[in-house]
Amino acid sequence: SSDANTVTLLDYGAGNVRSVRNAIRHLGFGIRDVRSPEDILAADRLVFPGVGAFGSAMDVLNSTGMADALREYIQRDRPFLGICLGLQLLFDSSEENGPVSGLGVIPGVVRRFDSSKGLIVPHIGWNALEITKDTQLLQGADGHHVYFVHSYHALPSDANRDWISSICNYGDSFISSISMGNIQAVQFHPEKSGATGLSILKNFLSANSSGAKVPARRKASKLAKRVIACLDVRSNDNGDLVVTKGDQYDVRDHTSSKEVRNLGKPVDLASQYYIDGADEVSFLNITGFRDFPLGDLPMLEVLRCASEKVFVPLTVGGGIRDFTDANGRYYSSLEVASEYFRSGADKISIGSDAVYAAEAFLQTGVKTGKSSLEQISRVYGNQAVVVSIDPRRVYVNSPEDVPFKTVKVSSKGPSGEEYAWYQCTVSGGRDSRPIGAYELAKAVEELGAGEILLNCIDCDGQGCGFDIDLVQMVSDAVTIPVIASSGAGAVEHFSEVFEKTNASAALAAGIFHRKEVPILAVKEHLVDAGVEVRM
Ligand code: 1PR
Repeated sequence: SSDANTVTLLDYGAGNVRSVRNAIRHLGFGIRDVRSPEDILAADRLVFPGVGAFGSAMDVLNSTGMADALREYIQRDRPFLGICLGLQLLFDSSEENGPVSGLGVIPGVVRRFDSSKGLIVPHIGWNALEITKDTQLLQGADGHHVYFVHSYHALPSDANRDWISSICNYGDSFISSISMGNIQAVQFHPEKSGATGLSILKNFLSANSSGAKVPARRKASKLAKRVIACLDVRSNDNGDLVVTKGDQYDVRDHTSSKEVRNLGKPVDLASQYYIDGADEVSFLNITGFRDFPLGDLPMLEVLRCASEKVFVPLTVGGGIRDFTDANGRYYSSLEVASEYFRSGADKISIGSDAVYAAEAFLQTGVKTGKSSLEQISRVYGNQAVVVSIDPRRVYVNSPEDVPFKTVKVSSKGPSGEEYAWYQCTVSGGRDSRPIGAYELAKAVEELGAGEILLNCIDCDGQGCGFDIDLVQMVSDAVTIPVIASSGAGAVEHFSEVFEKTNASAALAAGIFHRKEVPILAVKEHLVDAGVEVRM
């Protein structure tokens, strides 16, 4: 087993490590999978991408004998790279599902970020590191942002100080990487950190002991605001899967042909946006409520191909719900989501089904644990579950007129109304439901959503800016990240939404598809406006 271009991967089957595989292959390396503890000990170079929850990961590692093999491999100072949970598992214990004992290689504990003081948890997004130790691994990372997604973090202490190679700040200082001899681990995701992440991974894969080391230091950055490119995907009338874009959710041309607008091919556009500097790419299968998603092979193929070229997070939504097909076979939403994760999605997004789940929860006050949202979040973690809200503005004269949270609007309604509530819809805006965006957001946070994608039907495709009233109301109501969506028409709209609201990210579609505003122009404008972004 001495092929210098082959790396051993420890995938214990708890989730999607496709992105790590894709990144390793992209860098020109082959992969050998661990099947037994002996494979660990025989490895020349081992990558350990931790996925899932701490407790279940330790259960698997202990019961298969891999925990002991890992300890021994590390004890022998063999080349090791842990990623995310693969860093946390090295510590003594974690609060997650616990306390649960870890591998006990590094002294210290893993704790949850404290959202009680309004800190947004999970910590999702891009930070630059404070490098505290000379390492070859982080060469090229100095001053560059890398991508994190986690709710738990390893705490620095006197006992583990020697291990730490970088720290980062989010609410508290936490350990973003460790390095000791040949043992390396990172809390961020190099496989999802764009060119910077790929170069870190390459530093590990092609490491030799004479390699140059990055000199320490540079201040850790604040969490960067994210700019997300969104691709609304559906079949056109010829049956081709196309990226389309609507006006207030109407995606058909206003000419007599009434064709579904075609703005390009999903994989081509996604790859372009990655190269252009998008911090994330989202695919929404906008007719998913009609089609049977597991039969929707083109969308899975889109993900498979996109994840080979796009090394930032990918989200996919549309049609995630329990389903009985024409032959009477039942598929759970969890199976549907798993298929998406296996195909390369980092997060899935639920629209209609989350509205029904929230309505039921608010009516009964009971969490059944059976909704798609709860099930997927329990298995894959809430950081992997986005809820997409499609609300429509409804003006009222007074907050007392409706049993939903209203806002005093910045510009009055058509009959001089001073207030509005935001009514949720399902099936791509086709049906309105008796629940507001505010109520929905709070309910889905409770049910396990890790992030909210906040659209606005009134603003979609209009290019007049985000609905600041709506984004402010929702981003103040929850402690999970909110992605502002719908209405971006100019770079100023991005700085406006970040200056006036608590949004963690801003998403746009039309301006990028029509090449009116490049992603780079958005980023440069945000830098000028003093907003932290990844360049
Ligand atoms: O209900 O779980 O099957 O999910 C369906 C998903 O498809 C939801 O996330 C829903 O938002 C989305 N969707 C359904 N119909 C449409 C449509 O446009 N007819 N698209 C649709 C949602 C909104 C954004 C858009 C932004 C930015 N499109 O995705 O990209 O508004 O646009 P802009 O920058 O051009 O203004 P389910």
